[in-house]
Amino acid sequence: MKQAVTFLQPYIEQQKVNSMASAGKVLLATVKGDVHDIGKNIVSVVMACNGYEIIDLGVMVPAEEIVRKTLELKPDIIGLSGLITPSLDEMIKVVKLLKESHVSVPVMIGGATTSPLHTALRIAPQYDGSVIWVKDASQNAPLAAKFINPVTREDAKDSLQKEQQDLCKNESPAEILSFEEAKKRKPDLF
Ligand code: B12
Repeated sequence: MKQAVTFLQPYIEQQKVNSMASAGKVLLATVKGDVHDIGKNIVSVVMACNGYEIIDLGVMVPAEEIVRKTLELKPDIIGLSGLITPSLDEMIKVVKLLKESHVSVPVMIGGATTSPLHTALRIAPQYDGSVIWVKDASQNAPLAAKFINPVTREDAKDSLQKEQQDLCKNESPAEILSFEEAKKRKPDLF
């Protein structure tokens, strides 16, 4: 895949020069502690092929580095990838730090352990901008366009907010049992 992209890149770049406009600047990173990058790389390729300018910070990227690069390069949208459970907390750390730095550009969240519910319940409330969970690479480019384009961005923001509020409403708090009650309910395996 990477070899194919290396081959295609000059043609894509030439096309960009010809059309004179980038669809937007995307900063991508797999968060600190996580080495998985196959999904992120697919996202990067798909977005590049859709005319986005990609800044790929690679894997195991500390939150501080993501914030530093965001302030320096001013992307239109940020994409965070995570495939192991600890990455979920790391993503919360990233958006908190971005907020502290007065950044509110939309953030896309993706990777196998991420979910729309975790994004709505845990990540989005820690940030001032939109936090969008993206299922797979086929959805990134049109979604990013909606959140970057000034004509569609407010509607996109409102419907995401409503979607996330509904998700959180339907989530009932976990039932906490006493130890005695839990023992009584043990499954009969044999
Ligand atoms: C390949 C793989 C590896 C490779 C990674 C190679 C690489 N260069 O990426 C290697 C062997 C290195 C590896 C290591 C480990 N792995 Co691993 N790995 C996998 C595996 C089998 C496939 C992941 C993958 O590439 N999928 C294919 C891609 C295309 O899918 P994807 O990443 O989900 O991406 C798509 C979408 O999610 C989305 N997307 C992804 N990122 C982004 C980002 C944005 C911005 C957006 C919008 C969308 C988006 O778009 C993508 C394309 O459609 C998964 C199992 C699985 N079924 O997911 C386990 C898995 C992720 N690994 C796991 C584990 C535990 C580990 C290790 C901790 C194992 C160990 N004990 O050492 C280490 C990780 C060490 C670390 N610190 O990170 C667990 C995680 C469990 C958990 N919940 O924590 C999994 C789920 C396996 C399992 N069932 O136990 N792993």
